[in-house]
Amino acid sequence: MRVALITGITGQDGAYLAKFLLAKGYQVHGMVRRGSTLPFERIADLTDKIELHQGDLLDQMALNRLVEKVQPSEVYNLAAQSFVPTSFDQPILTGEVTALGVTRILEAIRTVNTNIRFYQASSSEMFGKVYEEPQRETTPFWPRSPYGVSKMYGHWMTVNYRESYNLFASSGILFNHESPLRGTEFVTRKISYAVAKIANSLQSELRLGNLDAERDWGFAGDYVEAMWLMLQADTPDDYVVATGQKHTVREFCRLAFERVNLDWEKYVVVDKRFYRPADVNTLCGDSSKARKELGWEPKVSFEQLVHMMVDEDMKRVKAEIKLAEEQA
Ligand code: NAP
Ligand code: G4F
Repeated sequence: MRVALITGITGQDGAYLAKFLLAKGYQVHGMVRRGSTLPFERIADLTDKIELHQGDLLDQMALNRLVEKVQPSEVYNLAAQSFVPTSFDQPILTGEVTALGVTRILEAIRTVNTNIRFYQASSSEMFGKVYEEPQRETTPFWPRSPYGVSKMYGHWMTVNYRESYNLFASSGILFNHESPLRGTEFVTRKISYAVAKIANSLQSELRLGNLDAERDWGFAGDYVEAMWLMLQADTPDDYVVATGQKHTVREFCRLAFERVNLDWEKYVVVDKRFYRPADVNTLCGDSSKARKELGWEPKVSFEQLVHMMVDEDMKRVKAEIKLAEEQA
């Protein structure tokens, strides 16, 4: 049986990847951080099918012991401090986790078993102030946040361990991917959740930052397949994973509010507090290498994604209202 170890299994992508690998017949192990509350909401329906182990990307010895104990055939490193604004407030923590954490897990693999296949969750944030459009594997990086800089370090360490120690280490340069499981601090879910609350008279306005920012948004469920395909290839490599279509935050708002028959302009307020010291104004990826070499392609369109997120949040908010009424 193939054995997978996922760091960041409690996050958006971790939940989708765990489900995907279980369906492929994998034995799935996940590394989780100890906290005073349980962060298992996204994987609540999987806990009897997967094995969870305590660990942290900050702790080298714990990582070594975990890889030794699980003996995975594939490691997916999804754990990170992944929210860009937090990386401006906590640049050192972000560097420790999102940058050096990659070296720690690579070191654990190099120490325990160099036959383990490794996936690194790299990011389109590395392209930052883009040199060309669309961005591809050969586009130079110009990161615009401590998060982007940290991801760039992790990316090059993955390449370096592949070249230095012949590890099967691949890096997926994934463009923004969203879902109903996305954290509510990221702009798409912030919008879809607010739309559902406004439609149910629980909120009166939505405060956002840069409405002109453009992103190449795809569906997380499609993107975890690309991660897996990279580790099934004959050789390790780096791949851009993207839809090739970009849209503004403003367009996302318009479509999301239209889904519940509301006019976004009546509710969205621009608030400078949500502007970043330096922003990535536009991202649009060319994933032809992944399409050609891995046979990957996105299935969910931008409009379907927006509708899926709003519809799920409408259900969630209605359930929250019902629960509150029952408890009153
Ligand atoms: P996410 O929802 O923010 O999940 C991050 C995960 O990392 C959580 O499970 C979190 O655990 C864990 N984590 C944070 N710090 C840790 C530490 N010190 N040790 C161990 N685990 C730690 O992120 P996501 O959207 O699923 O993204 C997955 C990965 O892809 C991340 O590396 C992200 O940077 C990268 N990425 C994401 C996108 C995107 O659009 N979603 C695009 C490109 C790249 P807790 O639950 O305990 O907080
Ligand atoms: O949703 P966001 O916070 O995502 P961002 O910064 O693009 O980062 C996400 O995608 C990366 C891939 O490129 C990942 F690596 C990273 O881990 C994360 O998943 O912001 C998107 C855009 C930004 O330009 C931001 O300025 O939306 C703009 N925006 C406008 N108003 C806002 C808001 N972003 C947030 N979070 N909140 C706002 O109110």
